[in-house]
Amino acid sequence: MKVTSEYKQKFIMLKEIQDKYGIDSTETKEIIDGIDYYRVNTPVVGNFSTGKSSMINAIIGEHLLSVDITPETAVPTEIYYGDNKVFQYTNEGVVERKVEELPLKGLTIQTTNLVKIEYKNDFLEEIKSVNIVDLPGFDTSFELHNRAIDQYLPNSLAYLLVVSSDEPVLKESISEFLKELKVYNMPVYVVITKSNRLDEDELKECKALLKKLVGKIVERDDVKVVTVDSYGDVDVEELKEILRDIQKQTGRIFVNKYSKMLRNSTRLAEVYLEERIDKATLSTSKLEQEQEKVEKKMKAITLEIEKEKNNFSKQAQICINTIRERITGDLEATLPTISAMLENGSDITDKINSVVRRSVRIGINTEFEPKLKKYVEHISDMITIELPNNDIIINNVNAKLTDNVAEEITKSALPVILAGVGFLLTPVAAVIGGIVGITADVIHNISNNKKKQREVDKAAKQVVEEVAKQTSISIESEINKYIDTINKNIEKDVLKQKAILEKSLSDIKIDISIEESDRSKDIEELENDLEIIKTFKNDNLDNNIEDEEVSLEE
Ligand SMILES: Nc1nc2c(ncn2[C@@H]2O[C@H](COP(=O)(O)OP(=O)(O)OP(=O)(O)O)[C@@H](O)[C@H]2O)c(=O)[nH]1
Ligand SMILES: [Mg+2]
Repeated sequence: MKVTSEYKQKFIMLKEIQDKYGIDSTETKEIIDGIDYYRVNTPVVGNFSTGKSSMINAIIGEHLLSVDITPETAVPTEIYYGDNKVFQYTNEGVVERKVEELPLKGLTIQTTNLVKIEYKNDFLEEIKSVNIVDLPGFDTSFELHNRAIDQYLPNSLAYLLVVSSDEPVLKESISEFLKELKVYNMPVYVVITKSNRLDEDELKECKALLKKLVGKIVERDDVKVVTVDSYGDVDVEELKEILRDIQKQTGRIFVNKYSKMLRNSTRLAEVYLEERIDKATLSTSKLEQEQEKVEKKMKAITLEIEKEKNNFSKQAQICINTIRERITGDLEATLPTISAMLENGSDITDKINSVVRRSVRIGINTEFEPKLKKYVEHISDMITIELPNNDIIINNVNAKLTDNVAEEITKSALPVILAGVGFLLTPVAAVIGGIVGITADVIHNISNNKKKQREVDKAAKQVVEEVAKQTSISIESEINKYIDTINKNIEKDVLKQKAILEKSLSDIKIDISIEESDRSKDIEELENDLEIIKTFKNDNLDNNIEDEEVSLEE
């Protein structure tokens, strides 16, 4: 079964029905236009120089990505099957580059945000629904750790964690990262590079060790670990198998996403048709009464929603305060570690980033999400709410298909808020850097140990206070921003539903002014169309499809 064409067809049918009755079909058209470009991400993460770019070059069989022993990949680079085009997303806009210019050298994240490479290649064609994302090494900047999750997780199917056989360890930034993936149940494959540097037994040992280390963090004993050699006797077969396996699952993720979108898109047309069929035989005066009823009902709903909204807003403020206290407490608890790290000159930004993210994550999970869920549930008892934005909904591979909008909205809160907090924390890194630099100078010039210790403790305290302050501000603004988006969506939905009810009644009024003989045919048509819409609505609700049963377009 080719799901892309199947779904495209369904959306086209829906658009025809919407157009026939004058229901807005702009969004449906956008979905139809985008369907052929659907891809799932496979982000490649790991510390710098572990061989991420080399292994991607090796599977393609060409030197497309820049490789070096020093930190080399500076900008996230997406690679997928296509028509030999390269796009460089700079601060000034998109610049098209030529494939002949690859590998691009000397890019910096300050001026280029992203590079996309569409490349014609047999293997990429085999995995054509997969978007491989080559990321800079994690240890080069903590923002990348955040971006790898915030930006790519929502549409990813699995992550590839790359570890070099020279150094089969998981640094704190990586283990924190894995813990976050675990929260979303996101699968991770481990790839050990530079396999030629170990003999067979050592390699076996290395594989077992990483399986154990990663398995412990993600709480699974079936973590898949493969080895690659990107140079010399190039051997990337096992990695290719993983990617083929991911390709097989893209159909399932596609269905998960598009069946939800289809249900979402059919809502208004369904309300419209049901209303028209239901009220078709009413007289003009009865219809006018119905119109008044709609007016009244929607007013009452608006009032009720306003009440819920105010109530929730108060609760959210309490949540924000609790989360702030949690962050401050967690940061203060790491003071001794920060002091120790400052004293021996290690980089503390990663540590601080991990603490803040973990704290925010747990805070949102335990404080904010339950309240948000209740709020949305109350509202959806009154009106049907549309999902805020299809892109931010987690395509969780292991999650069951759910038709519960409240749950979907709740699930999307964490990544959206975390992404915002992470973004706003970027300037804090500079502040930390400043304090650390000054401290290093100061302690360098002090010989008295006690005095040195005092200086270090003072700096640690300063860092923690500054981060706590900034995080407090950003968490409040991000949560409020999220609530604002949800509320705007709710308002929009109330208006949309009011408009569609009004439209159906006024359309009936127009209809009954037409000759009866023309009308009866219309009812049948309405019923037929409703029937079609209903099959879309129930589309795949209880789906349990196997990988083999769905594939994207050949
Ligand atoms: N022997 C051997 N060397 C490798 C292999 N893969 C990578 N290297 C070497 O390791 C160094 C780093 O490789 P890259 O591919 O740039 O590593 P990366 O993970 O993309 O690094 P960043 O982009 O800096 O994060 C280079 O000098 C490569 O030549 C491998 O399979 N075998
Ligand atoms: Mg690289």
